[in-house]
Amino acid sequence: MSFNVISVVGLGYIGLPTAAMFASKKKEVIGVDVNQHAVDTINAGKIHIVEPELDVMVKTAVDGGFLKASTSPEPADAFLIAVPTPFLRGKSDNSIPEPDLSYIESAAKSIAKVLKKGDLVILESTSPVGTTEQMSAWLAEARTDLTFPQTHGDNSDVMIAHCPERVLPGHVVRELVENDRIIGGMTEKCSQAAIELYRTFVEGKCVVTNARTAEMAKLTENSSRDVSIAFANELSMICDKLSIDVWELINLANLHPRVNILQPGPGVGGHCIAVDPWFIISKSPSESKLIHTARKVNDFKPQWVIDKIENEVANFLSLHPAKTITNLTVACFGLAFKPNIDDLRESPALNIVKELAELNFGRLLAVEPNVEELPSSLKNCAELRSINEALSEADICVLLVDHDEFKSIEKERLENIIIVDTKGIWK
Ligand code: SAJ
Repeated sequence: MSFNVISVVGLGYIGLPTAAMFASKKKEVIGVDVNQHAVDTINAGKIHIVEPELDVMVKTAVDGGFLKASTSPEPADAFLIAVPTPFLRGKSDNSIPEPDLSYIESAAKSIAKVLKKGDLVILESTSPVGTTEQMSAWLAEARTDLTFPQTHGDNSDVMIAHCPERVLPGHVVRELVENDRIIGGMTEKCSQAAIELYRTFVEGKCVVTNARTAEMAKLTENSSRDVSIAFANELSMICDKLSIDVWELINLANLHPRVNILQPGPGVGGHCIAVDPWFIISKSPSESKLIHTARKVNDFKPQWVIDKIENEVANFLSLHPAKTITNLTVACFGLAFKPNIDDLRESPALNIVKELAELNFGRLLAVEPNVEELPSSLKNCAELRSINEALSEADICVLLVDHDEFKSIEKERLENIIIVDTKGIWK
């Protein structure tokens, strides 16, 4: 097998670095995305997302003629699908969100037109168990002239595998090369073809399993982290009630050689850990009690933080009779979903600030060193401030993200300000 032309469908946080990685190994890469702006930006040698080192890689790949982007698929030897798999929220607060496979379906249907005998199709998007088989069924429906693994096993014309991405935003370029890769072929031949393709740049192990186990492995990794963070978040609420410093407590417990508790925070955000456990829960609701409870604990944490801020506000006003809610200034430090990035997607910090805006404080300040302007949802209700401005103007400071810039604020600057610290860095 030789894969000379590789097509990556979906040029986002995973697809674009993957495409650039193949191109850096002098493969001919065709990137496909429905977003015309993304396609034009990439073809101009630039990037539309923030990820360290990616800008140089893409520029080199495009300038060297190894990477081009397009809005419609072209023939290739291997196709990698890296499109979003969001969830659809239910009608009531208690209903379980359902996975939305529509992006995978339309990606599959669009590449079906250009598929040929001998091609390999890899689903990289994080997916509920059974999605790879479903994708193969969509392809078979569209191309009755070709055979697929579900009916022809190792003799099929087209090979299909699920190889989930597992890279950490902010470290994608290094982790794409170094991380071990799960290879879930629909047959053994499919797995071997996928290994050959990834060996182009992967230096980690390529570990073979079947497609369903590969799907579940990815969901398990993120659910495991979600459950661990929920334990830390639950401890933080218990400790608050018992007047115990949760960060000191966790440091002490982690001295035990077989205990490793994660860190509490304002909630769990991003487009992976807060989403993927639902793909397990929606398939097996009766069996996923622990995973479901963890999701609820983490989803509840932002509301707990808001209640805590409201209590601090009430205390502050009772001690300062000259102050009223309408001349109070509250500053929130951090909007991103985790430290040292600019990504605001599914961010608990952002959602907390939006909720605080409803409380009609005199002024609501937001400090976010990683953005140049506030997102549109905050533009009319909050003011973007520097660290120094916020510290000198605010009556109450709320720490929501442990960005490095906030960790280096001198302790004296925080004296005489009421503080709600959700990350334990201003103790
Ligand atoms: N968080 C805590 N406490 C902690 C660790 C994290 O509250 O101790 C919060 C973060 O602040 C953030 C959320 O959890 O809001 C998720 O952050 P993260 O750094 O744990 O993970 P992601 O979403 O950036 O990336 C995860 C990674 N998965 C695992 O570590 C198991 C990454 O390897 C995956 O590739 C990625 O999901 C994905 O794409 O699925």
